[in-house]
Amino acid sequence: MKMVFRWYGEKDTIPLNFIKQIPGVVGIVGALFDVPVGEVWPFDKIMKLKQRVENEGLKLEVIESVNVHEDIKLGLPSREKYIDNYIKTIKNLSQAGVKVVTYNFMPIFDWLRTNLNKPLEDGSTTMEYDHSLIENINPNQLIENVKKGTQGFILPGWEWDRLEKLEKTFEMYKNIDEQKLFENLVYFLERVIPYCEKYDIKLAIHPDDPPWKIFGLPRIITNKENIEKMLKAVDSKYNGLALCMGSLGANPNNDLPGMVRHFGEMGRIHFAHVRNLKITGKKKFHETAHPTFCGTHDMYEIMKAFYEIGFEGYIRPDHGRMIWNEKGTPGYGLYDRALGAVYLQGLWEAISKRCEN
Ligand code: DNO
Repeated sequence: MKMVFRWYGEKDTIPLNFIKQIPGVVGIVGALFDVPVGEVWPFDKIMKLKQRVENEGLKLEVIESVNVHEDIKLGLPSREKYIDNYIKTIKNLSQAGVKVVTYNFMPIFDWLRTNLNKPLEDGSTTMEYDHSLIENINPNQLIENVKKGTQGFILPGWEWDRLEKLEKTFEMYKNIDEQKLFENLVYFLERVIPYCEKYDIKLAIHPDDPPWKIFGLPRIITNKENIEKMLKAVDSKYNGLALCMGSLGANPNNDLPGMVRHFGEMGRIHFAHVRNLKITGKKKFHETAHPTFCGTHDMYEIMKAFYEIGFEGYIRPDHGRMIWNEKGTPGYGLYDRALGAVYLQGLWEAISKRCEN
């Protein structure tokens, strides 16, 4: 496996050379944050980012994310233009040496939390999701709360301008159920995957976070069965996964090591987000530090599954708590994620030595 670390470009509070100092981290997971969703990522801008990253001795082989335009998810006629643009972006990224492109197919919202700054007993803060709060709030109110919670920092996947047109977008989703959304995903993949094959870019879908319906919107990448259905619908190894343990792990019925083994043996995991969380009630959880004893999931078993499938893809630590008075993008501070990166590599070393002897 190759350990990588998400970086938000020049607006990130974390300098690249700090990332370089985290033991074992070989590259960053990046994106162009100033290109509106649906437009082509210009080759020169990609190259500028790549050079910047490589000057610090790091690699840029994983992109998270090239977001999918809402018209593609809705299946509107205008999707053709956005799919063409997506293909052009794939080509440009490939020419810049990128290997994996992450995306998601969640309607309207990307990931969702109800509290971005929940205090924990040790004085750190973390992110929390409580579905009972979602049931009694309208989406606009929730967006306002989330915006306040970011304290002005970037929130990945949240495009505030787009969210301003919320009511209209909700209206458009009225007739889109799970089946229709799935068909729209397959339509997108059938067109894009042949180019991924041509340009040698692995496309990696990120599961829905949280893995259930919110505000009545359909969610289709939430468990082993629907992931398998999606992989089989366009049966190419270029149609793969950014397997996020945190997203899938919010549902206690998801067997995480089992999923790693299953999809790993199919050769379809290209990228993984490995983190822990604590389930505290029905559809209620908060994020924790990475180690097993801090949360619900057995990180040893998860990493062992990755080791046993001979995983050679990319892994990154994911949402961390805010510790040691750090201020920054919720979930994406330096300290707790750096601890996570080293912890995961510690598990990997121990597992590999045990297995070799
Ligand atoms: C949140 C992230 C997501 C993820 C996208 C992938 O922290 O895991 O925003 O990047 O869903 O497209």
